[in-house]
Amino acid sequence: MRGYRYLAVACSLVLILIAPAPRLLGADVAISPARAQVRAEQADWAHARRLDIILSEFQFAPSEIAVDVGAPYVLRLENKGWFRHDFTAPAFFRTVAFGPGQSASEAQRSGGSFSLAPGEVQEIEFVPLQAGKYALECTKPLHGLFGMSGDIIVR
Ligand SMILES: [Cu+2]
Repeated sequence: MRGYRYLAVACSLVLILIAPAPRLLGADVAISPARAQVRAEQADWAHARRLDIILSEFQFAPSEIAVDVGAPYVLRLENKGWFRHDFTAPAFFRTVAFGPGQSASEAQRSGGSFSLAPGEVQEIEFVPLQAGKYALECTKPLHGLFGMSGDIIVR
């Protein structure tokens, strides 16, 4: 009898530990490539919304970026600083469908990071697929600490 009681307690503990996991991981769940591909092909890129972000020492301007699930965006990054900076948001880029450009392969190669030399401009076409709040930062040494970080909010 005692064994059953231990078993019941053990099962309860397992359920308590497992149950909240999907919700906690919600912002970081990867979208299936097939689903992302379909969303990218259906998107109306000619009417994509434009987001302009300036990178410099040591900030993103603006540092809070809000986007809507399902809408196509062109994210235009421009490095107006003296140093190389990057736009790094791996959890966010795992949940988007990329447009027809080179951004998808670049994001995959770099783990969700776009690196810009001084004066460089890059455009990234994407459709957000999953609501959540995602961290953005520049991963160059100390840049995040100096304030080069932000949030991407997907509504
Ligand atoms: Cu930087």
